[in-house]
Amino acid sequence: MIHYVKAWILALGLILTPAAAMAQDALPAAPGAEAAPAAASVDAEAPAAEAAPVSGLDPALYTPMKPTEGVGMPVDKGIDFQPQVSETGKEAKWINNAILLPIMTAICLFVLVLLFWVMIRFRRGANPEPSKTTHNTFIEIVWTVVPVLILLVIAVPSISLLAKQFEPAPEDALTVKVTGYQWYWGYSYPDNGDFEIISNMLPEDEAKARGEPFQLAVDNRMVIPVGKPVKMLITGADVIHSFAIPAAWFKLDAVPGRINEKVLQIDEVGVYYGQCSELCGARHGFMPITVEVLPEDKFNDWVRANGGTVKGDDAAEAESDDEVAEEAAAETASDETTTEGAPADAAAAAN
Ligand SMILES: [Cu+2]
Repeated sequence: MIHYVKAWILALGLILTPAAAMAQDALPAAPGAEAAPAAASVDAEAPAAEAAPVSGLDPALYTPMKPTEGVGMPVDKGIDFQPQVSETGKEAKWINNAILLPIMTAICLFVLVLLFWVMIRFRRGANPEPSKTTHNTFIEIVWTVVPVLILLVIAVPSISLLAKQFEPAPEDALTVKVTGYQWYWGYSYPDNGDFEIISNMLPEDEAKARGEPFQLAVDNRMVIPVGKPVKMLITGADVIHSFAIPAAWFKLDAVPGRINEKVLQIDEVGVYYGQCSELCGARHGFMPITVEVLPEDKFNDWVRANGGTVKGDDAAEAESDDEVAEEAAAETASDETTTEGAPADAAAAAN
């Protein structure tokens, strides 16, 4: 009897050891609670009590766009890829639907027909004296060459697509640095004053209130301009995450201690959802991704709403700086005229 009890205790111990070893910290009380201070730092001026504005940003500059039903999100009973909004995505979906699926279907049907033919035509009843043939050079050449040709037909478009997906970003690409945290995302914009957006999943009631899908909607979205290449620098802060947007055919691992780079270009304005795609701990399923793609001027307004800088604004600032400098120069000149005739060492001291 004791022997059995001992065996059970040992077995239970063995089962539970990995769970204990891999256990994560206790879950945060509410999604978003953990990152709230960081999010608050983004718009520190906004009074904390003012919970009403949808984004917490100046509504004159930015209001979150409503997603289009069925675009950029999964649909019930869907079996196809999401509608693609990037060039590589469209090409990849075409390769799947126009090349891979027909080839797979044809091969499966061909093998099925061969099997049935063998089972019926060469069954013992119909074929009591089996043939003793062991080799047929012609058939052997055919079943070697035909698969090679099929693989070549698949390889040409798929390898060129692979290369296209990892082409380096052009010089003028906007840079966005994506950091995966346990369990939320951070997006920083080094070209726009290096502000960081902290993005947490919305609770169910808030997602519904905003007309967004629960478990895909976030409080602060990643926003990018439409039709422009974005150089995505992706890293992880703690464990490996994976940044994925199915509608843009985009997925790249976020690995601590290294930066993965890939170009993201979305050619249609809209809201596109994704999820962390690498098991990263207890709340892995609750760190969704929302990308909002806006025309460039609206994107710039969003940057301004977040306290970031826009390239055009820099030029305007520089111009006003020039004016200030000119005024200052004029003042100095008038000062010089008034100090004319003063001793040279006094002028030098003034300088
Ligand atoms: Cu993750």
